[in-house]
Order: sequence, then C-alpha cells, then structure tokens
Amino acid sequence: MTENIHMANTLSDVPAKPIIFSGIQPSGNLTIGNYLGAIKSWIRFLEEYNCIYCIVDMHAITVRQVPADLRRHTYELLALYLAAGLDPQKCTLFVQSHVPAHAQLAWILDCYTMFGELSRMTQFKDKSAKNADNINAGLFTYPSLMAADILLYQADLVPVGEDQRQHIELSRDIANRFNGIYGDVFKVPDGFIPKVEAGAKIMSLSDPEKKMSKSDTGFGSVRILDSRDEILKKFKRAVTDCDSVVQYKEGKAGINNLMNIYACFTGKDHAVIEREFDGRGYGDFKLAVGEVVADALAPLQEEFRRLMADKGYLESVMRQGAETASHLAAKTLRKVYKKVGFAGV
Ligand code: ATP
Ligand code: LTN
Repeated sequence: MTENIHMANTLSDVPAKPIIFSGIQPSGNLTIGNYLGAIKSWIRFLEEYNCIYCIVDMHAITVRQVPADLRRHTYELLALYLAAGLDPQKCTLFVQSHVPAHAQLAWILDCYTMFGELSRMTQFKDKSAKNADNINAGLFTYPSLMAADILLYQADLVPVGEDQRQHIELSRDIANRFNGIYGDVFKVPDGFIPKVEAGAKIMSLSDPEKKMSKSDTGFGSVRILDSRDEILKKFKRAVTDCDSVVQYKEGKAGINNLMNIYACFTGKDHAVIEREFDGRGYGDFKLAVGEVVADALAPLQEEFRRLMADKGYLESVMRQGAETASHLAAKTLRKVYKKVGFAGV
C-alpha cells in the first residue's frame, strides 16, 4: 500500500463528501436571476458534494400568499429543480414544511439572535417597505429560520446570489455564538456567491439599478417559463442608456446587465461580446440576448411541462427527500436539545 494514499477499509473510512445546502422560496414564477444566481451553480456541485436543495415554503409565508398559489408554486418549483438537472438520485430535494426540525431549531436560534442584528438586515428593510401593511414578526426573524435550515445539515457551503450575503454572514455569527457557549455543535458554513458576470446579481430590465425579483410584476423580470415571444419582447424593451456602443463600462447599468446575461448563457466573456457587437446598435444586441435566453430555456420548459403532468412522481420525490432530510436534521436537533438543557432527550 502506498503511504500517501488513503485506503478505506470500511465504509465509514471513506471521507464524507462536504455538504451543500440551499433553498428558494415558492413565492412566484422563477426569474432568470434565480436560475443564474442559484440553480445553475447548484448543478455544478452534484458530483463532488452531498447536496441538499430545499423549497422554503415557510419563508414564503413571511409575505402574504394565496394558499392555492403557494401550493402550485411548490410543485412548480420542484418540477423546475428537476427540469434544470437536479437529479434526485444525486441530491436531496425536499419541502421545508415537511421537516418540522426547521421550525424547532429556528425557535431555539431566535433565542441566540439579537434584535439589533435582525434590525440591520437589508432584506427586512426592503420587504417591510414593500409590504408596509404586513410587517410581521416572521419577516423580522426570517434570518434565524434560514440559519436553522443551513445549520441543521451541518452544511459546509451555501450557494446563493449576492443578495443573500448578509444572511449567510448572520448564520455564521449565530453558529459561532452557539458554538462559543456549548462547544462545537454546528459547522460554520461558507457562502458560495458567483461573480457578478457569472450571474450573482441579475438586474431588472425595467430598472437596472434594482435586482430582478420574482415577486415583481412587469417586464423587468424575465421568467424561466415565459414564452419565446414574451422573452423577446421583454429584452426589446430593456432600459439602456442614450449611448449606442455595446461596451461594459461604469454608468451603463442596463447594458452591463444585458452583457452579463448574454455571457452567462453563451459562456462568452465581455471582450468577446464587445467585439461581436462592434458597430452594431443596441437593437441588434437586445434581440441576440433575447434569442440566446429563449433558446437555452426551451428544453427546460419542455421538461417542466412533462414533469408537471406527473404529480404522483413529484410527490414521491418530495416524500423521499423529506425522509432523508428528516433523518439528517434529527441528529443535529437532538444534539442541540441536549446542549441547551432540554430534559429527557
Ligand atoms: P422574492 O422576490 O420572492 O423575494 P427572489 O426572486 O428574490 O424572491 P429568492 O427566493 O429570495 O428569490 O431567492 C432564491 C435564490 O435566487 C437566492 O439564492 C437568491 O440569492 C437568488 N437570486 C434572487 N434574485 C436574484 C438575482 N436577481 N440575481 C441573482 N441571483 C438571484
Ligand atoms: N433567504 C433565501 C432563501 C433561503 C435560503 C435558505 C437560501 C431560505 N433558507 C438556506 C440558502 C440557504 C432567499 O430569500 N433567497
């Protein structure tokens, strides 16, 4: 046996794969921002990590949802995960409310999260402004539920878009605080945020200073399930500037955003794109971006429709995922119950 090669004698000797956890709220039709910032990077991890991807329906109700829509969006999100290439044989896919340990750990972590910390969260401030008539306690404590999601699975890495950076940092602070009191209970997770040109922050087509968001209506958000026609129309209307040169430059937020989208879907870098559209106007460029997006999404949409016609299959994936997730989550929750002093554990 060569000395520097680790030989596994039993299964427990095989080094465990690092763990990935991430989630998306079933709060509307997914945008290409969700796809590029989150799902696309999740797929890359399937082989080398133990991946757990969740549909965070409990997070979604921090904003008022129509029950029938929430239910439909949950099935749709699972079908999109699958259609995008998240193979349930290679990762765990489940719905947050199917695993009660998330709510149970969230309550405990609430007691280790400071009012001041939660008050500084920009997502809370943004969503309070957007939902001024419903600034509920769940919207405020949302980050400790997110910390519970991640810490329950002892996740090493959490792939998210740029807007979630602050929540990941708070999850790390909560984990460190808890570990500081009780010893090493939680793995302190790292965030994985793609570069901006790789899709970490796709901006709205109607207001390129604002993040593209699935809960926004209007032409600013391009949906994964939009028809080819809708996609082309939205890109045609995209807000740009009064210049006419396709160039990645400060002050050209609209064009920069379109270049990032084009780069993500074609794999071309900014310099190549600038050369490709040298001497051509914005009109040509917008049409080309719309076309690559529509072409890339077409097979995914077809697979989505096929999966949505088979509810039984979607439910079996959810059920299996919840079983695996519950088993993993129970281990951490039990440890936490013991540490904080709950009797009879
Ligand atoms: P909502 O409008 O309901 O708040 P959202 O579109 O912001 O929804 P989330 O469910 O909060 O989407 O986010 C799911 C994932 O998609 C997260 O990892 C988030 O960082 C990422 N994401 C959301 N919007 C964008 C965007 N515009 N660009 C890149 N990534 C994004
Ligand atoms: N807060 C995230 C969604 C989310 C999440 C998570 C992401 C909830 N729990 C755990 C990563 C890991 C959002 O609004 N995008």
